[in-house]
Amino acid sequence: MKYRNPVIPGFFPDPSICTDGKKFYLVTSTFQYFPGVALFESENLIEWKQIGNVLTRKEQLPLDNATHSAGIFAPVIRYNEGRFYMITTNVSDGGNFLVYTDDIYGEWSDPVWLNVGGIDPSLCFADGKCYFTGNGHDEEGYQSVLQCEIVPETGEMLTPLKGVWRGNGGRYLEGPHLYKIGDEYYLMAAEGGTEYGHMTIYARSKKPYGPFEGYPKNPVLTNRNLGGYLIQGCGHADLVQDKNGNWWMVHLAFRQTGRWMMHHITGRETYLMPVNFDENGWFTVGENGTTALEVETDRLPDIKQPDEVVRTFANTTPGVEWVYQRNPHPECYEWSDRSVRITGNGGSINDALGSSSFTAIRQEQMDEDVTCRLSANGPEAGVTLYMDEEHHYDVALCEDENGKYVIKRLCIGDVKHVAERIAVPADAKDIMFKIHMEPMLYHFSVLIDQKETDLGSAQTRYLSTEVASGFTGVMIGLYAEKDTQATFYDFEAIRKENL
Ligand code: 6LW
Repeated sequence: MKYRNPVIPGFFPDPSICTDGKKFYLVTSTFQYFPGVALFESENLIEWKQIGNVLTRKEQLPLDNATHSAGIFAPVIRYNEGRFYMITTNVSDGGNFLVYTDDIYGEWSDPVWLNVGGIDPSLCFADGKCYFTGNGHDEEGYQSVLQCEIVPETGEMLTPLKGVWRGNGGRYLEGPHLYKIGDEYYLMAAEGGTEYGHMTIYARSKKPYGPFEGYPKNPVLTNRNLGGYLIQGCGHADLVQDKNGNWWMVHLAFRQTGRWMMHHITGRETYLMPVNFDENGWFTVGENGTTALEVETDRLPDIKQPDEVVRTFANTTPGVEWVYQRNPHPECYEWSDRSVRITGNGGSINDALGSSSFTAIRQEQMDEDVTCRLSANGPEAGVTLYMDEEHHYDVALCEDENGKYVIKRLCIGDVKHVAERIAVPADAKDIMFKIHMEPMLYHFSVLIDQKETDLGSAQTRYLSTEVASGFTGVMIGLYAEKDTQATFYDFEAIRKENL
């Protein structure tokens, strides 16, 4: 059969995967958004369903200091003897911590804080021990994978932190994971930075603390040498074994908006590639260590991936697909199956901190059609394509002493430009915004009592990570500014699976 990558499109980076022997579970990083750490399940590695977010309480996820792309970095999920563990870093508050649960559909524990610096912590349960693996600097000041044994339920460190591998020489050695496979220990990590030079490397040893021998053909996976190729930035990866004994890798990568267009807007996404071990115990990934949009495999039954996915208020859930900026003010949102009523709280989508009245779902494909009706009273409420507080395109229903009007506003760094302004008749009953998304253009229009007015287009690239920087992707946000009350209904985002 053939399957299509990414298996989880849109801003779902730094994937980590585990299995309880029945299903696969996967987590991704979420930065300043709340709730945090997206959690997915799958029975076949191809079809993934988001079943929630791991960090649902402010005590687990204080985000008051989390500016855009800060907050939660790469998480790791592991399963051991009936219990799931998720370990991550809150780079804005408290550093490394873990939570655990015996019920994947239930609540997770309070955070167990770890007295270890650095980012990208990982766990490996083997030999009756729990190995902590992270990255930082070793005793001689070199970037290194660091390791020790811990008691995960208390965070107690049982052995001193030890530098075990300095990687392959690339910059930003990160995302390390230790595995015991057979009677050998494998250490896998990413290097090159989470950009166009990203790559996955590994080493192995007979002993958990090394000495580790690097795979002679490192990097085992990278698309950095593929020019004019849509998928770039392959790196940060994790391994899992299926019921049939086959190994798989999930890893992050991103898709350029065009073959020759070095911009990406949908963030770093989750890809799946088959892993093959040779008779000497080294493994390879994919074809020649690269990742493709379409992968042929005989390891999976025929699974039909849909050509189109429709997301509405009825089939999505607040706090699952719909997230908030930092720790939200719950009294500002009233959800029903058909609508969300949002009350402005004094904050603004232009703010770098705080939690303005805003809820968002990811732009997951480069081709999508988004529609949403709204009614509002007050200065401004609308739909925003939001990369960060300085890079967003808004269509909004506004009101001043002369009445109501619709605007399209483009915010690109220091340039903030109201590109369209259309008066809304006082007796208008029905306002609907429409956004047609293509890889390189967003096209906006408004329907006032079914009559459509073109609001023009805007280039996607100015919302891209290459322009805005950071680690997230474009979100489709619904917002209400100060002194505004708005009801959004009939939201629909039709995601067309690119290929
Ligand atoms: C993450 C690091 C990385 O912690 O980017 O791609 C950082 N890899 O491992 C943020 O996602």
